[in-house]
Amino acid sequence: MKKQILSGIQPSGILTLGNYLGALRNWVKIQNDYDCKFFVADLHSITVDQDPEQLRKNIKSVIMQYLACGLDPEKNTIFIQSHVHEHAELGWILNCSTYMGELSRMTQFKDKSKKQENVKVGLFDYPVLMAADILLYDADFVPVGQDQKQHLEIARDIAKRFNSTYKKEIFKLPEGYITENTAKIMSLQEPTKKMSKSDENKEATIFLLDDRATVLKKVKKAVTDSENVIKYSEEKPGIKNLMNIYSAVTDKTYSQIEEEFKGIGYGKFKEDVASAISDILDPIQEKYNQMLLPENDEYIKNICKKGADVAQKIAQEKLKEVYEAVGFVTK
Ligand code: AQP
Repeated sequence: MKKQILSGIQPSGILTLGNYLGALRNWVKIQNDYDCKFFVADLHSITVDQDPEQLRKNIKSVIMQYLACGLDPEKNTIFIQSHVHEHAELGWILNCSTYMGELSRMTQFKDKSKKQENVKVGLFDYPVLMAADILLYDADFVPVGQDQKQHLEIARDIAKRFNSTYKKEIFKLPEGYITENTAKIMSLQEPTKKMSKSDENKEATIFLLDDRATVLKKVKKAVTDSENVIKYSEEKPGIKNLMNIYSAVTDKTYSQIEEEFKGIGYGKFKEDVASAISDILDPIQEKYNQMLLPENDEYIKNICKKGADVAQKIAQEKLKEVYEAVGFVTK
């Protein structure tokens, strides 16, 4: 039996180069070796304000971006989180096994709540829903970036506590799946901050659907320093980020990159980085544009429906076990 993998991305905008290099590209690599479930985390996305019409478009668009990046619907279960209502139901049960104190320590909550005027309970509760996502399917591994490690830890803590409270091994303890060379891509405008799809400054983010001219413009405007030397150093976060990106898209090492651009200024370096990014994005965009054709509407709907049916069957079983364990009665 193949090991179970589960992961998702929020439909809070067009996916970014960070989502691709940090998550999607690895999913494509592992899809043959594991039993994978990949979902669009729409329930998570409303933890901050979303425009309903835009959200509807984004959800469908993220599914198409998954496919355009190479996720094979025949090999993976691809679904939309809200189509499997057991995620929200288990989230509630797990809320009753989670302490306020442990949620208060989550750095993502601290960071994201700073940007909100009125912080939603859902944002605080985000890690519990994420725990429900993972624990519903007995996931063995969850591919996580550095930024999500803390959330995986809390999912494990919640699972352990639940199993021990109800004296039954109901939940499997998930492990992080850390792939080597998983790049953390930083904002082009503030290179000490993660590149994010919801960044208000659109110049800071490369989106998977940006055309060549837009990518070039954004990379050219990327914040660097005045040294004009291509060197991998913590003191040069802008250049370090561009080197990370260039390395991730070309598979060149940092020393190879330093050698390649020895004596060459930032202008030419940025042009080459932009061009290498677009070489990766071009085929993705070509597939995405094909998927936009109206005749593919049914195909995409069917993938989501089939995926949700498969996922729900498993989720229902797990939730039944949970309801029994906590003492609920059957209808
Ligand atoms: N900049 C990044 N570098 C590397 N990996 C990244 N990921 C996100 N940004 C980067 C990885 O993408 C997966 C899913 O991300 P998500 O969209 O569900 O949530 P997020 O991490 O909050 O991503 P964003 O783009 O920053 O979304 P918003 O702007 O809506 O908050 C994760 O595996 C993550 O590691």
